[in-house]
Amino acid sequence: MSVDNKKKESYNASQIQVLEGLEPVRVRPGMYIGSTGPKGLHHLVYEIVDNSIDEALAGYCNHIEVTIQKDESIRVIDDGRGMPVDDHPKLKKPAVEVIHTVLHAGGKFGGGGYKVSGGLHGVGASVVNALSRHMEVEIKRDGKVYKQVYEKGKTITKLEVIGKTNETGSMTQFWPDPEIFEEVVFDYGNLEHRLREMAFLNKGIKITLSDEREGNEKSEIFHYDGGLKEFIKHLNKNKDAIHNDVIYFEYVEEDGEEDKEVEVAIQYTDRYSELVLAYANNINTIEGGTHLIGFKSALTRVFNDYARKNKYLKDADQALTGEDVREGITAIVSVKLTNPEFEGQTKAKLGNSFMRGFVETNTNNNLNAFLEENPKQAKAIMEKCVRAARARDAARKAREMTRKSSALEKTSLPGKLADCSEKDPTLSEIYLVEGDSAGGSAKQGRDRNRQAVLPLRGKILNVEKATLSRALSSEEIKNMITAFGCGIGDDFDIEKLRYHKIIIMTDADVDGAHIRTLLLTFFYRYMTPLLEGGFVYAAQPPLFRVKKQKTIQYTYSDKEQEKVLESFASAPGKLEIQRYKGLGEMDFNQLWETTMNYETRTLIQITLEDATAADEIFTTLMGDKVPPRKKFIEDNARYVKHLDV
Ligand code: 0RA
Repeated sequence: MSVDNKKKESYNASQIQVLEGLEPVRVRPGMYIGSTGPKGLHHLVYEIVDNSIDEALAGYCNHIEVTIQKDESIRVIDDGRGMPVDDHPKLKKPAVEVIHTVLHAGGKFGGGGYKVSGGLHGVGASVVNALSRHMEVEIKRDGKVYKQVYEKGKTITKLEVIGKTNETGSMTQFWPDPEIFEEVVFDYGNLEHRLREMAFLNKGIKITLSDEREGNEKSEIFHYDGGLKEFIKHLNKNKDAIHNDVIYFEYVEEDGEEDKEVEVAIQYTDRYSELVLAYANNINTIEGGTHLIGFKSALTRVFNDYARKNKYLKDADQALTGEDVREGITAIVSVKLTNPEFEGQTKAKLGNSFMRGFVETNTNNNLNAFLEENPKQAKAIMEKCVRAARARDAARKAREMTRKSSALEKTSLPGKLADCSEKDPTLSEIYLVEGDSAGGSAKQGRDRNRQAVLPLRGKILNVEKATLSRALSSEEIKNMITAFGCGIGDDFDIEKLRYHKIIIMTDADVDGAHIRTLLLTFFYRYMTPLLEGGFVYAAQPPLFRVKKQKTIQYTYSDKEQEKVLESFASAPGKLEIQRYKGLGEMDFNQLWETTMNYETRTLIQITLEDATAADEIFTTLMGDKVPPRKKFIEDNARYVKHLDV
């Protein structure tokens, strides 16, 4: 059949399929799990674990075991009541089969449901079934062991009794379908991170994670009776706290129809940055919402009242801003509610308006009580807030200076910047280049139309250890702020960004990696939307140049180099190998050809998967505690995804 015929046929009405059952999930997996990349793959595990967490929240389950099997399947076992096996009255099929084969039947399990339920997409076990090449479920209840098998959303065996038992619980094992996923390889670190977080958020629940893959064998238990209090200690483990006790409280209001719960933990460190995490029904609400607003306004209010009453603020008109009272804070606000409303672009913003008052009142009362009962710790926090207020004043003055100069636009752009002629930010990019000599080559080699170049001299300031006003006095940082055009900190306006690709180009060595981390730390602390929006990239310069007769090839990793050498081995002629130690060793033509040419370059997009991990990484990499740094460099790789441009 010719291509043309094929095309025509697809317009024929008889070809239009009526989608049934779980077919839509297989046709558009992204709609249900976000992506078919690693994120979507791991999401399958969380859908299954969420069901067991619900059982635990309902009070029937203590232990959840998650195992990565040798064959990259996942097994989740819980000691709950066991999934229901009785026939669904309308569908005349066991409830467990309905849960696994009917879309949207998951989550609530009809009837005996729970008052509080998690799950990001709430699509549950049926979606996991649809996207698995094989799935087995075993249920222990009523003295029996039941088993059912599914594949790609379809029932394979009837629910059957395979044994006797006096235990109860559920076991789910699934093999993700390689036809759906780009790659079926589970990342232990990813599962570890989320399952630990789940254990912190649901105190008392014991979650075991085991890896049984050859060469990777390991097992960990996450079990925290202290809940968020222990979460804070974990987040602050590489920071220095300025007071001993984690401020902690929880409150549950049972109201028949609408139960609601708030749990808060706070501890201040000697840092300048803030880390406030907000969760609703175990979901990290990265876009915030009513619970976070309630928390923040209570914090500002209580601290101002206390500061005034205890003479930490002298003038009547002096006040601490929200930023002042959050400098150095690590805080977690976790709420649980019966009917959460999720809003925002990524459905990660809590909308229920009653939550604002609920969290605010509870935070007011408990925070006040803490300050009154712990005057010494209150003093340490107050002094930190007042220092922050003073620094903010100084910073505002410095900021106004940069704002004034950036308002002049073109004429005030940094002298070192070679700008591009394109004015449309979506078509423009800026290369931040390590060193003046590589900067010079980049300026010569670039596409002047769309590529701007800003050379950076040496190591830029480590903002992790500096105040905003100190950061603003750094020449390199000022240059970046004016070149990007969107201001800094609270004034940052992503709409004004002058380049939609900010490309960090450093040497492929340790110093280069350090400079890249310093830049990312600066972006993360002061220009977070740059990372959230995926505007930041790392260029990948080659490691080697291999030449044989007229053939020249550049290679970008040791592995690729090995391969190229192999392929060149049998050919006649002399082999020339050049190892690049830095960008400076390439002339402008080579730099263009290997690293800047749109057609051939590889850019690595730097993304922020989640704030906890990022905060942990930057604290460890750039803070002053040395030992944990090494371990971190491995984990860091997870927050970088490859992208061919
Ligand atoms: C609703 C009712 C019942 C059990 C469950 C849900 C349940 C579901 C899952 C999913 C994973 N593990 C689970 N454990 C329990 C049974 C209620 C009854 O015993 O009457």
